[in-house]
Amino acid sequence: MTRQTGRQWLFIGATVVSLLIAIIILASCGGVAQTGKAKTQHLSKDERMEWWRDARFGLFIHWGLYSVPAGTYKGERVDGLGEWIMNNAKIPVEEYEKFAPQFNPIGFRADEWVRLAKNAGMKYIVITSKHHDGFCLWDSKVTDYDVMDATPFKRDILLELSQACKKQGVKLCFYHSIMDWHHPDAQAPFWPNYNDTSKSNPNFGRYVDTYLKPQLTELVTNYGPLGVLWFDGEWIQDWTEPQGKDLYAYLRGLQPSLIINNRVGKGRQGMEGLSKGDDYAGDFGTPEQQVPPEGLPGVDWETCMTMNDTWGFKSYDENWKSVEELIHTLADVASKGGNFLLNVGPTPEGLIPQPSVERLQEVGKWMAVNGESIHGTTASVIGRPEWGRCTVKGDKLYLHVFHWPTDGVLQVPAVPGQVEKAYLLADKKRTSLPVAAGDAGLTVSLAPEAPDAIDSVVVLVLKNK
Ligand code: FHN
Repeated sequence: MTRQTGRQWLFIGATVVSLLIAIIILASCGGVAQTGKAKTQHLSKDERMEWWRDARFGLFIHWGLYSVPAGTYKGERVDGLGEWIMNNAKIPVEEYEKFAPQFNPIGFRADEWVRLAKNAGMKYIVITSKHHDGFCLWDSKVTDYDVMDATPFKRDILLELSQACKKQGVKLCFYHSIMDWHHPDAQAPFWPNYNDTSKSNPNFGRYVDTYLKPQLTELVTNYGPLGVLWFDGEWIQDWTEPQGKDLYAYLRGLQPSLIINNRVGKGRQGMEGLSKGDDYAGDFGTPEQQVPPEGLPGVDWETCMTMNDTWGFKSYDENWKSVEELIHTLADVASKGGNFLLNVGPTPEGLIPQPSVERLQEVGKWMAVNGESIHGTTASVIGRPEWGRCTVKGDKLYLHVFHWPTDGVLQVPAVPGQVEKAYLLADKKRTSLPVAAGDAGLTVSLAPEAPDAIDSVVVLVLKNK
């Protein structure tokens, strides 16, 4: 065995130390990757829901072949929701399919739609991938009844929207109808009442296995990462809670961070939308066209609402909600700890109706000043004062004053802590407003004029909240 010189021992020592450093670095990198992978695989519900709870405000888009007839069929106006015209006008499948060659929305600009939503203060977009009529807004390999194969448009609408959302930092989400009026193994044979919940299709299991699940796999795999899968049409006889639970588990296995609403199963209580209990599938309740009367501590829920009276475009529905009603509803929903999903129904030309655009722009002006009082907030700690609503974030209470006090004195119920400072959110200088003890809480002295005619926000900063 040969004796090593001093220089040789030095070289050996340096080599050993370098190897040890390399091993430590590789292990830590592997650990981070593993940790990163492990973290994604085992997100808690709170971790999954964090961005959604912070968002508070999203855009719903109902778009498809029903925008072509736009509420009129064979020269007659058809009552009911625009997207229900196939059922309400008792249109046979082969007749309804004739709208596909007419669907050529050359005015569609995904970037513009996403920018309009973002500028309105919306953090996510839920678009109908497939509504009850069965028509698909993406290039599905499972059917030719889609925008790529059945229309002259031949563009993958969901792909373009996913690219625009990614570019602008808006979460992309898909609405998907379990009920399908076009598929022969689903509800197509029930014509003329595709929505006949007394009927069952003996081949529905084949629809689920060879069509519904493969299409959902396409949507979760090829356009993501998705924010939410927003199910609907679950009320049919052939769909069960066990199937809902199975589908929930299957989709979360494909994308562990996915959020799924409570219409994946049979848990929702009608249009009130909240779940019948904790043991039903789904991550949040879905009140429709209504806001729960009270806040629901510990419950995740989202009110979806139209701007007029229809989800899908109807050319003659001009019953638009005012900007005031929309902002008050947004504040009301947030003050009860919920999310607000506000709908637009684009035209067959691919345009969002101008009255919808104008309302979103006006809501956006209000959100540009007051968005802090909506995003990331939680429910009121002072109930629902007569003058408006309250939202909470950290050490701040945001008092949404819809009705400005004529005497300039805002009566505020008792708050959970001592007020360190009060100011108008619209006041960039945050000039302190005088606060004094009141009859049953405190008073804030205000200027005679409200800074915002619809909703002026007064901020109370609490000490040590
Ligand atoms: O039947 C649908 C309707 O067309 C619309 O999509 C709404 C929006 O959530 N959901 C169902 C009615 O509850």
